[in-house]
Amino acid sequence: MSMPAAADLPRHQMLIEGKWVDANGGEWFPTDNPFLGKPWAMIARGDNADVDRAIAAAAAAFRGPWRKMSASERGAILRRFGDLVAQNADRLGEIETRDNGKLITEMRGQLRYIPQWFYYFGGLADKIEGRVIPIDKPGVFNFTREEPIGVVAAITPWNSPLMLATWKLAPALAAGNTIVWKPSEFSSASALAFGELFEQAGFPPGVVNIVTGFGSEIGEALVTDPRVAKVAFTGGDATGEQVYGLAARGIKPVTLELGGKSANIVFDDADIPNAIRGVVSGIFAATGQTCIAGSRLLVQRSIHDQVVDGLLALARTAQMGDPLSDATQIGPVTTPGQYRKVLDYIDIARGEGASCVIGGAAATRPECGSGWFVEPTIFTDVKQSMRIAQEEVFGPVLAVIPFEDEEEAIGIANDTQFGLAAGVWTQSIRRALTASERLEAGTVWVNTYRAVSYMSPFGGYKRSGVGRENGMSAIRGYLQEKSVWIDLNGEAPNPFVMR
Ligand code: TXE
Repeated sequence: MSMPAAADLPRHQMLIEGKWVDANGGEWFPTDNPFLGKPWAMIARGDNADVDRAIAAAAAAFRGPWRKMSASERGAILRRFGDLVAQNADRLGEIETRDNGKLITEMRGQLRYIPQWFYYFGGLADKIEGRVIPIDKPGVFNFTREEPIGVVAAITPWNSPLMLATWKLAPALAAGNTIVWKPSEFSSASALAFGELFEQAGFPPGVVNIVTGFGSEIGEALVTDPRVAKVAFTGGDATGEQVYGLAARGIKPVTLELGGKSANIVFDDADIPNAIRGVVSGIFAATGQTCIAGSRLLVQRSIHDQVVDGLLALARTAQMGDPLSDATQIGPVTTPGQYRKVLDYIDIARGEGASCVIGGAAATRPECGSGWFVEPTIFTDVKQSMRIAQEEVFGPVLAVIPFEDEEEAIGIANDTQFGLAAGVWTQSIRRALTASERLEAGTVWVNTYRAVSYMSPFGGYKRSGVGRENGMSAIRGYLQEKSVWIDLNGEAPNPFVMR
């Protein structure tokens, strides 16, 4: 297959101050179609000068038109944006599939759901209220104001590009902040297509700016610029740690969502066919490339073989192939680097003594074409000490660990540095409630897995992150509270003593 010349590929510019612009240095980089294993578009390669321009535009918009608008007007623009996303959902979903190789059924579904975030947070924009505090000092009136923070840097990954950006943009904009958004270098095309809708919705220029390029080249300039007041990041924990450190230099608040090693726990009283479907949805859906992947199956020893056999049967029938086909169930891995990482972890697990009962290699079936496919893989005989039980693989690789009783299950589930999510499969209400209390995870699903909503908080315990996205409280992450004191006494007390 001949490679298209870079010059023939469509080119996508950046969005700064409402204008579509080339990168300052005039450079471009290719973005790949993971199913075809070759570039399909060129993206502007931003440098620090582009970051500077975008921050300047966001800072001016924050002081200017956006700040001056009423909260109701801001909310109306967000809701209009939601309508535009709904009208363009299928087109945007297709761009995502072409760019990151995830199933069209999944990306289209996400895009059709995304408008709800803009409706919900658009509705919340004019319901942000301060408080009057019955202060303990006579003749003094004290109240609070909830104010936006300023310019928010949103740094997003490639696995659910627009969904994870929306989780930041919708509350941040509703709260009255402005944005510089750096999408992943592996999935910028859909961000730029989203960008076209901002102007149509009526956002003033500069309220949302999109700078494309490599995190390693422009990330530091973006996070450390003193005009950026808050950083919202989703990505790997190593990069998250780096971003947290950079933000700390400027004492900036952060929201970090950093992946996990989530446990799906199947007790012997579970509805086993349902549990098996839930475990498969946790690890093979989205090719395991999701922060909430249920990458550890903890299964009660008495039903271990029954559950593993059921998983094998389902994994064997999973249809791999073109992610643009509605019939495909497992698509490619998104990047060559991720593909190598997944295959490396398979080698590591074998080297540590885990037993591979299915998969365990690159997929070379004809329907996989020249894409970066990995066979759905299951390891049994996994020990807690193994890297496959502790580290995030971010691929279709399941580690199965048996347990004897509830106590041991909770102990194993909590014995990782992460704490993003957990699944519990049981018919016992007592078990459901005690497990959901004792599991150290930001989300616990009982008899379901991989459910999210704009209404319910999402985020990590431990190394899985800082702060919460979604739900009403998410907007607090983009506000700061001010206390205002008004003296009504009319006489100045002793200036040398605290009032
Ligand atoms: O993510 P990165 P990568 C995990 C998953 C995966 C691993 C690496 O385990 O294998 O992370 O993936 C930007 N300053 N997750 O390398 O590096 C980068 O450009 C500022 C979990 O793709 O975390 C991109 O926009 N920004 C996850 C964003 O950070 C920087 C989703 C995320 O990229 C930067 C994806 C820097 N120094 C991967 N370096 C999840 N939580 O869902 C990079 N970036």
